[in-house]
Amino acid sequence: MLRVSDEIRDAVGAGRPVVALESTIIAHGLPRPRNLRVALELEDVVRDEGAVPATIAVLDGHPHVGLDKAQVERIANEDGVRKLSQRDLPLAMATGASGATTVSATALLAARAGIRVFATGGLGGVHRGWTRTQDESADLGLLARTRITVVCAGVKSILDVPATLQRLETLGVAVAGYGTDRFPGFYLADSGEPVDWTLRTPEEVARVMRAQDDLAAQESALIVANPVPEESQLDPALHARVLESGLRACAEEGVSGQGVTPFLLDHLVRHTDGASLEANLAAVRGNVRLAARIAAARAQM
Ligand code: PSU
Ligand code: MN
Repeated sequence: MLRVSDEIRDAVGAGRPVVALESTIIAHGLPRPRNLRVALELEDVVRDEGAVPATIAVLDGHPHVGLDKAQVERIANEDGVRKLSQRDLPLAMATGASGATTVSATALLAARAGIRVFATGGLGGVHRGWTRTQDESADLGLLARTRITVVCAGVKSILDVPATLQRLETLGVAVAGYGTDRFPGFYLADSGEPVDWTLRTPEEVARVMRAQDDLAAQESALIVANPVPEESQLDPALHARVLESGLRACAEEGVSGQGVTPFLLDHLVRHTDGASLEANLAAVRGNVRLAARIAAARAQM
């Protein structure tokens, strides 16, 4: 049922490094026309590091692992591309829909295709106001059940970060800072929260992955939280101000459900003159590069 590209199938079979990339960030997380350029650039970053990129999406009801250029273009530019989390996959498949996959759907399909390393910007998590809305990203539950390593810049700063970290602990998902003892804050290098574990090299991350396999315990993920370089982060005062106005606008306009995350990301881009976009991209690029190095270190082991 999975359409895995020949290149990826061969690489997985031979134990060569492969990095999964999600497509929601392309379709719903970044503005056009930049989104297409970024999608292709991220694939190049993976290749520059000697790994194979596996961008994942659903096209006309078929889950694809590895897209060609025309398929990436469809995800970036076609109107009506849906946002698919893990629970939406069978619905999209049975109805012939096309959609971009979130972290949860991408991780599920990547794991099915035998891919162990995945890069994104920021994970979904527990939203502010959770006690009222019960809005918690499906990313967390899926990562609790899936053996995959996700390289991210923490969770999106629009979320309730301490609550998200607490949920990850409860769910049994391993979290480590990469080269830092602070949990990164997506647009910011530091969310203000600490992490219990620090990993410093791709080889060290690969050893944790091997230990997860050796233990063969719960099939849960490893989150490698890699901060955006401080010189590329969004100004923290600007971030705080614009986030507050975004959360207010979200409440005033009654945005809910799947719309919340794209709405807030777009609000931040528009009200920071694009600075949040640059910080977001710097974070994603760094994550993709690190993910490729981790995949390479694992392949060497
Ligand atoms: N990271 C980004 N931009 C994004 C997302 C993550 O830098 O657009 C997407 C991911 O696909 C993530 C989703 O899974 O946002 C979370 O959405 P929600 O909060 O609706 O679960
Ligand atoms: Mn949600």
